[in-house]
Amino acid sequence: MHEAIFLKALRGEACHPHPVWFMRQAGRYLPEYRAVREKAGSFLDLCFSPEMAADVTLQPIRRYDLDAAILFADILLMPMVLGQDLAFESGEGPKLSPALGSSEFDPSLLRNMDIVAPVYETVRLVRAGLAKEKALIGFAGAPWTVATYMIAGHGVKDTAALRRFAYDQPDRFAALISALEDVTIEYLCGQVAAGADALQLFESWASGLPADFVRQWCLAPAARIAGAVKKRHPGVPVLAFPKGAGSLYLDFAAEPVFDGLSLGTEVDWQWARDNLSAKTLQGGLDPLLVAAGGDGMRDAARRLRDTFAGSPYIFNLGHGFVPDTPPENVAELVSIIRE
Ligand code: 1CP
Repeated sequence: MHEAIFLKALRGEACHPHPVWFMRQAGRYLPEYRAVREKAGSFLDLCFSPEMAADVTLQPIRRYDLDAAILFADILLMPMVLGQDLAFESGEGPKLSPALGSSEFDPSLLRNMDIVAPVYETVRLVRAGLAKEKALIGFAGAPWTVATYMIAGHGVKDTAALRRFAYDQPDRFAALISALEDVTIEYLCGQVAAGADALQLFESWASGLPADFVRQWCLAPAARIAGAVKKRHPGVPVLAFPKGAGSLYLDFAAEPVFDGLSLGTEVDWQWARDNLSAKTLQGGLDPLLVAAGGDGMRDAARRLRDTFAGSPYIFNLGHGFVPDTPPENVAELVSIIRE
């Protein structure tokens, strides 16, 4: 049997060339994505239409022959399971209501997992349409990052008001994180049961927080989720992405339940190789270099590739592609990784 090189790398094998996939590899920079998105209606309609969602999941694999597909869905589906309304207004980002910070809304009362049933169907369709040597990555947001949207009711530029909520209303905050843990475990187990080969937990808001806050509200919940999923699905690899965690990446590297760590744009690659080698590492390239292209992108891509030569590493970005990324730059980047 031909095991996907993405999964080999996650098991700790150094691969040559490195396996490669990209955060936001399916999205607005691709004309074929924009065409399906237009047909679907809203972004959420697309997330809940298994055939179209499976199609856009596979688009970047067809175009670039990447080593892994990532399920097309969003981290903000969990707030819907907990009873919040979600809408994406064009150009304005997500709106969630009622916002927890300005209402008495209790998110621990409702657990409507039926909402995400279409996502499991997407996973089945993608796995059926994907070659054996390609992996399918399922994902969810880590509780703190999802909570930031639930408390504010929208995306934020910093977390000051959200930490204040956590300090002012500790019981309500703890109940929220705990409810998110429960539904996220269910959701990820559902993805694995439907055919996901590996999982990634996105903690996009690990930056700018007190160290103890990161340990208590980012690392511990993510580790409990990964542990609970592995108890039901032994052997499923889990990647954590504590974006902006700085030196606290060391704490994530010391947590046995994670198989891999994804590096944000700001992490020093050589430092990561020297200090985080307990894990398979992934990512690190500034997505804006790919939008800009040219020698800047080529030089950085070669340096990143070579920094991790001979170690278990998965080539990726330090955050998602931006919408004005020229698709031909992505093609050139993939050829550099494989040269
Ligand atoms: O069609 C469109 O214009 C919608 C844009 C879009 C897309 C393509 C959104 C809205 N979400 C997604 C898909 C998505 N989101 C994926 C799957 C596909 C892939 O990666 O190719 C994944 C893994 C996510 C994860 C996600 N959603 C994160 C974590 C990663 C990160 O970017 O930090 C976050 C924070 C979100 C929230 C979100 N989804 C979409 C928006 C506009 C936002 C808000 C971002 C913000 O606060 O600025």
